[in-house]
Amino acid sequence: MGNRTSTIDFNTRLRKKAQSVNYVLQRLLDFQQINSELKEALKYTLGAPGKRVRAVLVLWCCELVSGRVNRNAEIASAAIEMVHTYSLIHDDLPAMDNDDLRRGLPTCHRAFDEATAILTGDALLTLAFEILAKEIDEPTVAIKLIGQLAHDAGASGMIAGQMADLKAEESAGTKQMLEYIHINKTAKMFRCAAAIGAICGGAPEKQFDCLCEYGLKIGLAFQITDDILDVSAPSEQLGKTAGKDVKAAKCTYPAVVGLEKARELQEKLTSEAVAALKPFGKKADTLRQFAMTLLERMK
Ligand code: GRG
Repeated sequence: MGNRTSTIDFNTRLRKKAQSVNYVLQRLLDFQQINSELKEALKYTLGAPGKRVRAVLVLWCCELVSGRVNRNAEIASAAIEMVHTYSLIHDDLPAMDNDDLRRGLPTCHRAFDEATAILTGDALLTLAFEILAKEIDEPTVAIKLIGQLAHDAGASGMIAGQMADLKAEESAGTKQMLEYIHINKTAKMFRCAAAIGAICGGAPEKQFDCLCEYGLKIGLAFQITDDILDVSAPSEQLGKTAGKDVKAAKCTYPAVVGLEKARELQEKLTSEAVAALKPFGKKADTLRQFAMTLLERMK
């Protein structure tokens, strides 16, 4: 009972934090002078009920190292959510995963059209860097944040993972290939969230490294959970089309190592992530609970 109560309490905290990200996103968007059709598509995709887990991770990492969430962290959390949302819009396009459902709503190219979806993704990606350049109060911090986000979302991170993922559909997957895809496609964006939160909080190098390790491990576990949910949960629960990985012969953990091993690995990575927080002591309990909550997520 105690555990269940604390899980419910933690989910409420998580939702509140996600809500604070929504306010920042909305405010930033309201201030932009944008062509009305594009703005409609931006509001539609950013306003859809995403979990905001990367953005919340930014805020909690900043809070852990500095004792509070500052304005730089709020801006950086909005920036990573914009980049993440762009990646989902483009991932759903017919040339990629060709999906109709995202965050419980028709995908951007279904609600609008393909060209609008491409441009909305492009606009989110560029807006993320624009707000970092303009809104962060200290140029050296802005440069670090821009560099980190560009690296982890770019050709040495998420894009590389997506490219390998698409290519892997043509061949039998290996464990090595799988790890490469998942680390790059998904885990680096979680590492990035932890890293930029740490940068905003002014973390010393050792704390920065611990948080990066934590972020990478929960990110990898997150993608394994995603793979497992794809074969075990219905579309209505996920808010996106279930069972797509098998259909597209995707390189996933359940497909390559089996469901049981995938579950073991998911738990092992979460324990390792929690262990990486040891130097912070009890102060890192929020991040410990966050890792456990992601492990148990149902969507
Ligand atoms: C540049 C044309 C072009 C395409 C880029 C990089 C890319 C396409 C796609 C990224 C790959 C991708 C979508 C990885 C999946 C990561 C993942 C598990 C997404 C789901 O994240 P959640 O569950 O989603 O946090 P919500 O909706 O809650 O935000």
